[in-house]
Amino acid sequence: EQPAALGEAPGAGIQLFQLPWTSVAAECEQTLGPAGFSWVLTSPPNEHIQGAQWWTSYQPVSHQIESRLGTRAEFADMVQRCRAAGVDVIADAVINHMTGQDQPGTGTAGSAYEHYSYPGLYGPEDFHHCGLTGDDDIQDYSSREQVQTCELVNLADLDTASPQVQGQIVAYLEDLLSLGVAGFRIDAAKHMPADDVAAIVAVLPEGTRILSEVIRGAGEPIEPEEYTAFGEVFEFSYARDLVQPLRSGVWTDPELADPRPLHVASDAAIVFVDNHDTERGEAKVTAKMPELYLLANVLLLGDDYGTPVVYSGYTFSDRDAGAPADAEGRALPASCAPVVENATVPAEDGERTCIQSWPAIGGMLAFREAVGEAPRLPGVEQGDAYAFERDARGIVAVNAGHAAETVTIPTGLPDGEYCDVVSGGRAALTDGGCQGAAFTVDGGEAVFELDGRTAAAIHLESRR
Ligand code: ARE
Ligand code: CA
Repeated sequence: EQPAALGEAPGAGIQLFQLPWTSVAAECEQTLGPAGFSWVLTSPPNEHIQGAQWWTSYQPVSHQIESRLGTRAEFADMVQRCRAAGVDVIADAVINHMTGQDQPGTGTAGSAYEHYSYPGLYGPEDFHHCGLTGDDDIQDYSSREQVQTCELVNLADLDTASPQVQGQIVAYLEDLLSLGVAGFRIDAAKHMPADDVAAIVAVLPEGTRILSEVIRGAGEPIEPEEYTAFGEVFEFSYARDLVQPLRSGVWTDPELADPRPLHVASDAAIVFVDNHDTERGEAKVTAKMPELYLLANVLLLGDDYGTPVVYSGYTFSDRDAGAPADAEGRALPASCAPVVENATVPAEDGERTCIQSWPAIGGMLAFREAVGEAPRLPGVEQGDAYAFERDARGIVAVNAGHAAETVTIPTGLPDGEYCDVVSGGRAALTDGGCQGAAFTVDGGEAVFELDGRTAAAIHLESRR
């Protein structure tokens, strides 16, 4: 007998960091659509300062959609091709500031700019000059006024309360919507009063997704909760908690705390293992350690909290290094397909990490479809291994230790042999056989014998 039908799990997304539009389009068709991703977050599409560093993308000089990642026509084509592949596009919207360059220059579309002057768009009167710190830079994150009216690393801070500024920002976002994007990551949302963001968002069509970047910081007055009235927020607490047991082998069951402390409500939370900032900063588990990274992503996608976004960038040794580019500074196309195995060694310097092609990721997206909204039940810990069930629909098991471990978990899944989607992928069960490992449920118990630093997941529809 089948358990009662449940609602769908929130559709998972993927951040394709600094990947040019033509490559994102191909990735939607070849990998993201087939794997089961619902949306892709791109790097900022705005015209920006020239330079080889990735972060030039975060220094707009106009709202033209012409960047090192591609032209307006290429962006529009990408959005259409991704949508046709079942993948919505979320654009990274840099609207808190313009470039921080003190010297005049020319942007990636040829626009001339000076600090605080962007012809036809913004002039000096459109910017904050906070006067609270020596150089007008934010120095103290415990001061709301500094954080929202001073400059984030010298970036010219727009007066987002001004109707003229709001009008230009809305025009930019509407332009992107006219090309078919489903919504926006709001970069540096913490640095704009929530009321200002709310006023901008209020003008946009209903259903536009708004994902605010508000990094939760201990003791800071500006909290992600302020930004949930008009959209979702990236919940940085989640990643911090997620990877702790992978490094310590000590498991704390998040289901024992409801609501989770220092987490926004599940339906407002965008959750992740890492992003382009944290992989260069606070993240303790990244693609540089692929085995633990796989475990972290299996836990992320297997959870019932929040809307997950997987991260896909490139390996780097220099924090500032941009993705490989041609002589004119345009990012080079890159492709991930075909990959047949989950990675166990990191990509070479400058190479894409391509996690979206790992069988485990498609397998976990299939897991999410099979378990829907089934709640996560309290887990079972065995040494460095840990397993939890999504109520009678699926089980996730991980072993963070180096030695093999067996974890046994009571389950409501029917007896039988199940194909593991972490090693077997989305099509783990094919023609009645398992592409990867198999695990048995017998007498209301599932037994997972796991090698060191491996994970497994089974679900109702992966039963042989
Ligand atoms: C670069 C240079 C700077 C230079 C500047 C202007 O590195 O030296 O002054 O250019 O010329 C990215 C890069 C920056 C880069 C910037 C502009 O990371 O290095 O500066 O682009 O090119 C805070 C914000 C948060 C922000 C992080 C980085 O709150 O919004 O800092 N994250 C977003 C993006 C970044 C991007 C920007 C914003 C700017 O994701 O990639 O910067 O558009 C505590 C606080 C956090 C704080 C964090 C770090 O955790 O709680 O709020 O995050 O510290 O300070
Ligand atoms: Ca600001």
